[in-house]
Amino acid sequence: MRSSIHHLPVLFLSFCCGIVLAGYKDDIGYTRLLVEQGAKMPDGNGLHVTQVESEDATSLAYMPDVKDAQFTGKLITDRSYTSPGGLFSNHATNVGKLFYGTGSSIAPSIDTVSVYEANGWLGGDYLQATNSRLKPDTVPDRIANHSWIGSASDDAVNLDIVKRVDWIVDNDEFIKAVGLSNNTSTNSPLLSAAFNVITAGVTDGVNGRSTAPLAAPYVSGRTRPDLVAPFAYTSKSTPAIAAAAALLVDVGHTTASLSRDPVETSTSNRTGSIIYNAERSEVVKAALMAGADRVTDNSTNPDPNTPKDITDYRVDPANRSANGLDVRVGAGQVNIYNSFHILMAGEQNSVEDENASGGIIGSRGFDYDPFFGGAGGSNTTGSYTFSTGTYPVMMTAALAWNIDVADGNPLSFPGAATLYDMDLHLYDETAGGHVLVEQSVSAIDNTENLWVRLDAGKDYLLEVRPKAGQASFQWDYALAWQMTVLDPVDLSGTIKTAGGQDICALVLASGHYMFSCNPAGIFSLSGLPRGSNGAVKRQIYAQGFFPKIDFLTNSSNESVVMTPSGNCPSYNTPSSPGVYPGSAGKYIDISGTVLLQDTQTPVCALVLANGQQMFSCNGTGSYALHIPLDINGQYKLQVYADGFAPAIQRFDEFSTNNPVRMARATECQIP
Ligand SMILES: [Ca+2]
Ligand SMILES: [Ca+2]
Ligand SMILES: [Ca+2]
Ligand SMILES: [Ca+2]
Repeated sequence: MRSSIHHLPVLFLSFCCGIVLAGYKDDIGYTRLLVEQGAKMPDGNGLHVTQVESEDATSLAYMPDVKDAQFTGKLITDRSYTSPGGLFSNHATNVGKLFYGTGSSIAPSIDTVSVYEANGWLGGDYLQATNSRLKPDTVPDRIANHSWIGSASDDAVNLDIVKRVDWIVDNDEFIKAVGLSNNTSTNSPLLSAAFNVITAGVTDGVNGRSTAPLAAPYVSGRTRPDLVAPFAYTSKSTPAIAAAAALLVDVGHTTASLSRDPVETSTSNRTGSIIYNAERSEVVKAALMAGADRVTDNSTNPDPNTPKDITDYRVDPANRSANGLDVRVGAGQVNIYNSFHILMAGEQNSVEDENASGGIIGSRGFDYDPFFGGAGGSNTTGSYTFSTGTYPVMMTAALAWNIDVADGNPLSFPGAATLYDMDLHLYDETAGGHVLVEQSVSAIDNTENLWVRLDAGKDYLLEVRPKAGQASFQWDYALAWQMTVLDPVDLSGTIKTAGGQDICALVLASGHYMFSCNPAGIFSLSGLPRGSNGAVKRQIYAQGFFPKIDFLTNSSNESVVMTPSGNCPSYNTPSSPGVYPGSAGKYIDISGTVLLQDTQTPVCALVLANGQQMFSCNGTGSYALHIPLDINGQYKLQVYADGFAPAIQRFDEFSTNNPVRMARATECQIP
């Protein structure tokens, strides 16, 4: 039976290229996890999944090419029964490769796939939207991918659809990855206005933001995306995130011992499948969000056709969402290495739920509380305590819960939707104190998130509470966290051209610097303190090359390839220093101002001259140094700044006051 919404306009999300970026598995932590886990690596084996596709406008096909080598041995079934025989959709094939393809996916052993045409899925093939007598079908699938967007002309239909989707996620623990549009306007209602889904954007933040307004509690202004992945289009990021969810479901299902709640360690869905706490929809979403990278250094950067990095997470107050995320990229870039280890650290119960030994949490882990909110004798606070050690830590925490959609009476499915309002607070409890450090207190979202740098040697309390003023409720939540020790970072490596030639460059990080000139191309800086985002900003400058600037969260030994910049404009008067060997070794005072191009705008820069250095970062761009002259009675004034071409000039003792005018790196020609 087909419902009346059969012709709802749905669009598949665009793809740029059929080629899968080789580096994405490295950038989302998959390669690192594979190397670490070897034969124990989860792969999605045995999982049943759903792929919903919009039909191709010309061929009307929505099936992936089942003969593609990446799908060999997989059972891929057309559940809408109308895809033209012998034809296939390129879009569906490319989504399938990233979701379950043997070569391209991070969940390569998913072997049972149900494919639906989007309108059919919304209607009689699965969701039964607008048919108040029917619930969505009962299927064994655990993860669905939706690389399409849409909207019914009637918001009542949109509301019915998103409530059904939310009911399915919560009732059947059927996880849904939902793509957003490929521009930054407000999202279409379908399916991103649903609460319990995982909405997927892209790392450069060029994706739909926020929610379309439907009837409360499905209000506008809720944070979307939840997560991003390093692709240029959401059609690719969505199946990559769906595959990451599949890996976590695999882990949570296979390792029952991870689920350790004293009251309830599993549930079952309508097909009778056992769902352990570690593979529940809320736990998987929280683990993905807590594990996501708020700072990235992607291998796929800086090719202009591939994604950019996250380097300014929540820096601008305008980008800070009420639920602790960045409105552009949500929780940041999916990192399956982190999320896997959050899950593998196991369930760690609140002190209220397990007061004999509960409440003290490790550096990673999760909790699922099946009964919370004050009603039915449940606890109204979930308390978790921990202490920091020798070094500061970067703490990431995600609280996720589902909106409650009632079944309704037998002839009016779905019933009312209720969003319980939970909040997440972090207190410094050192020496008996109780000082709020950070909190996430959105009134309209169903996740709360923290990303905060914590001091060394302190005691902390992480607390889940319902927001005051609500009637007590009985509901469930998942909390996931990770604490990364901010020990000093050691950076080393080589700096070369694409052709393998060593480059003499300035390497600057955390106020320390060196030249990779002796021997050429080699650099090493150790004991570097981290910035407020937990990362070290490593800047490399060489004349004739574009500056290379990255945020690094771990010690590393890198091979850095510099891109030639060609000619950069010069805003400085050419200098013509005289040769005065008699002045060699004499000390002089030099000074000046570092300025943007030919303006009076100051630039924060590293200023070096004959072994002395300082930063011109006091707001005026000014510098002043006491320096020795070299054997020719000259000095070499070198100025380096983030985003600018290096400015390197020679002067003699008769030119001691020099403005330095900086050309932007973007002004330099690509040769
Ligand atoms: Ca639940
Ligand atoms: Ca628990
Ligand atoms: Ca409880
Ligand atoms: Ca809240």
